[in-house]
Amino acid sequence: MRIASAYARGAIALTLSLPCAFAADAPGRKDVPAPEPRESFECRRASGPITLDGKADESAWKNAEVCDNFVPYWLKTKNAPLRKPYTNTTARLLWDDKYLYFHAEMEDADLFADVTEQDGECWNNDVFELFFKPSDKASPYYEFEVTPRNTHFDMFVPMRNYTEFAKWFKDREFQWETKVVTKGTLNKRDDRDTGWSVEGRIPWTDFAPTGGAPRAGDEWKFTLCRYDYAVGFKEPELSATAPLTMKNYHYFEDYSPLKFVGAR
Ligand SMILES: [Ca+2]
Ligand SMILES: [Ca+2]
Ligand SMILES: [Ca+2]
Repeated sequence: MRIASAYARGAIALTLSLPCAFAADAPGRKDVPAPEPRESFECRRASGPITLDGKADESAWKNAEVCDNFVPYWLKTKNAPLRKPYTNTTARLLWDDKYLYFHAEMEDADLFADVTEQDGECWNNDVFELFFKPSDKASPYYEFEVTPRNTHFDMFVPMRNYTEFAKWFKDREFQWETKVVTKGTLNKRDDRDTGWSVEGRIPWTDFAPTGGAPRAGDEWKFTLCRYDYAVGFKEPELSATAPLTMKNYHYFEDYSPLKFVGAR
């Protein structure tokens, strides 16, 4: 979301000129080639109850498709093959009649989150972000962010307009819930952490402006994204599941299809 806020402040040139996160920020780490973008993902039905405890150990999660291609695809050029981010991410989605569920497991050597205000600038912290665009034919889309401190940012965007974003930051009350588990010491920057995970559920009522729940067989567009800040990084590492051609998580033209699969 940082890009959006920069746009909102009219700082387009500044944002677009940010150095890429591929500098030699993590000496000693081996570069691993990035996977190719996936054509689509399935959001499958939850086969049983999900307890929000940050852990995906319910049997329902075993049936979820694994999204593990978090990659800064916008950096791809003919001469510069992509590497995976230094910290891996694995995410899953499920759905039932009431909720869209998500779980993300994130490696992170330096857990950082100092924003405590609801709808504050969570993108300046370690953050997991979800973007959903229910229809290709209509403008609206949604953004959800959660930090290792379990601070939320959520936004309904009726029509993408970078100069208007700020007015939508606090515009709507969302009822989504999350539970975070941290593995390490949050905001203690001089030690080495392992990572964090988040398990959440978004009620379909949060999507009321665009008609609420999907039906089995419906297809939305989406991307899951991260900012990973670390003392040793010159810039936060950004990564997304959609093959974004711009360093902009709001570039929904490149979002991936998300197919809502019915009970099997
Ligand atoms: Ca759980
Ligand atoms: Ca720490
Ligand atoms: Ca971090």
